[in-house]
Amino acid sequence: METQALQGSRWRRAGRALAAAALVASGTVVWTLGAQTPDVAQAAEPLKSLVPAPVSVSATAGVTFTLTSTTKIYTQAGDADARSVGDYLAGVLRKSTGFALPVSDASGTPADGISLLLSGANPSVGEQGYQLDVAANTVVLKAIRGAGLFGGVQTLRQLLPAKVEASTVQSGPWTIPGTAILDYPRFVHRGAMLDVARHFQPVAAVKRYLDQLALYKVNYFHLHLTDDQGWRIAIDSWPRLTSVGGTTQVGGGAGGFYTKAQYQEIIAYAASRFITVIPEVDLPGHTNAALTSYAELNCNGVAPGPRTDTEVGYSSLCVSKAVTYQFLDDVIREIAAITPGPYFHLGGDEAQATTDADYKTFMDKVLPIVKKYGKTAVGWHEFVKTTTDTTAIPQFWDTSTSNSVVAAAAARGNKVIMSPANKAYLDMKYNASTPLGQDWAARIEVQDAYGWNPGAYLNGVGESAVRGVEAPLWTETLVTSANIEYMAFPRLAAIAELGWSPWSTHNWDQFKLRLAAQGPRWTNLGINFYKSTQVPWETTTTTTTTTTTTTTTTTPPGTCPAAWDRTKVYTATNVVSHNGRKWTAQWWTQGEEPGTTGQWGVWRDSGAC
Ligand code: NGO
Repeated sequence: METQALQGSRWRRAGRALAAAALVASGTVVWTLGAQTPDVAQAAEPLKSLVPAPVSVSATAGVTFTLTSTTKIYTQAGDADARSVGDYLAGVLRKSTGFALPVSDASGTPADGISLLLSGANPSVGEQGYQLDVAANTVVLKAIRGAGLFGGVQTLRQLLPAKVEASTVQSGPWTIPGTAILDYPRFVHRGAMLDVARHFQPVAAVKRYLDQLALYKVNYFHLHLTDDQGWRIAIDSWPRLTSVGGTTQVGGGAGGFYTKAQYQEIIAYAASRFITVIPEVDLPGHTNAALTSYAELNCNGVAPGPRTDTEVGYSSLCVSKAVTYQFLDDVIREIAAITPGPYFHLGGDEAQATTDADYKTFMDKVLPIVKKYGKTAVGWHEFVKTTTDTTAIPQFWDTSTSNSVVAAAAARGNKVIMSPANKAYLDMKYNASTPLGQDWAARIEVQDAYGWNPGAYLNGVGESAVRGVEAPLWTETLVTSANIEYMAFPRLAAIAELGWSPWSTHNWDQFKLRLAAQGPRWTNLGINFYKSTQVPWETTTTTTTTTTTTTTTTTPPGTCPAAWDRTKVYTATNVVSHNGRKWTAQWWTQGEEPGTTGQWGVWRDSGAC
């Protein structure tokens, strides 16, 4: 079943390898998430269907707010962030309700409609939290910053019926249950990574993913911009990085890259969703695309050929050459200049082609460049062995629960981002029959992705040493948005909840019900999610149907295309013949026999020939 290339990589990596207590008091029901007996009927109640689980939720018995054609949205007068969140909310709600929902400045606390205010919030909500009070005539969302309002708006969406996410007008009623919610995150950093190097993702696909991340209060987007198979960001002073290094990808497709304007467009889109972009240039390994673009970056002065396979650990920039550091100064300077966020991710993983001494020499020269251009270094955890700078942020990605390098950094005071590959990697298969993804770290079902505690996972890295979590999505086997979504959902929601919700709410039996309630929302949003049998999915009630159009290369009926070749790489739209039938590749594949992988296989049966 598995491709030879992926088996090779795995071989090389084998060595690392709402409410129990319903307290009823004067018309208010307070749910303490955490010890509830699972019950599907209960999950349908919006207050018990929220992901991530809020810090505290109180239901106001018998009270309901109803959104109507005359509802208005008010935002904190004079505040651009509040207004932009108000416009965003109106944009979400208008599509499905068909209501006008005008947005205007609030004066004081309005007596009707939905208000987004930056005054009067409980101070405990901090920079990212919010307070949401739903009464019969008003919905009042209060926060200290725009980010808090934005998070509260995501909660508000989930309190409305799932059809609110439809892209066409639906019939109401548009009710929101009476409630008082107080909510703020457990960790400051809730990230997601997209590898646009292995398979390039156009700007529209990145924006689509950003919209999906926003639903679950993810606030950092790590863009893996460079790797052996492709360089995806324009660097003016080294143009061949994209004119040569940007033209390849895994499986031999055309690749692609972002112009600086496109990269800035992604950053602005993320910022409008209160998401900070962290660019990654993976160094000193994973650099074949750069090495193939410029011969002088190689120690022997000879450019290697491009690589479109999924091998790892063979490339390295030349540590001893001065030009390497001129190159990196230029690259980091140019990227830092168009990246408003404070972080720069310098990779550092799997530098098997660099000696330990060279790795240290390299990092000793590169870390000051990152600092010189005003950025804080983030890197895959290996890099932190080279520095005692406690502002450096290691991203733990191993499969073990002990790591002396990371524990030593935590003891010094570094904050760690947790992405254990056997829990948080969204590119891992769910089970043996998952058609996409890899399984070198683990097969990760939804319950596995949810079943770990970031603040007590890694020996010597306790809650206070954890900056947060990130769910990386590597794209060796992922080509389209549908592929990305199939691997990310539902697990992304699980990792996002681990980053946001208090550990006291952690309970799989409850979580799976809250997750189940997300299903109809994802369906309405057109998200191609994995319907894990671990989750009792609720079904959608909207009249919307989403159709996906796939363009395929066809051959006339009765004519057989070239026979399937086990050694060849096929990508989406390639058609072959095998056993008297035509087969259309659905995504990147090599070595997987047509007709052997069932309904979700990598080949679609296109009829007899
Ligand atoms: C590893 C490797 C990546 C792969 C990924 C696939 C890290 C940090 N380096 O994770 O190059 O794409 O696994 O799961």
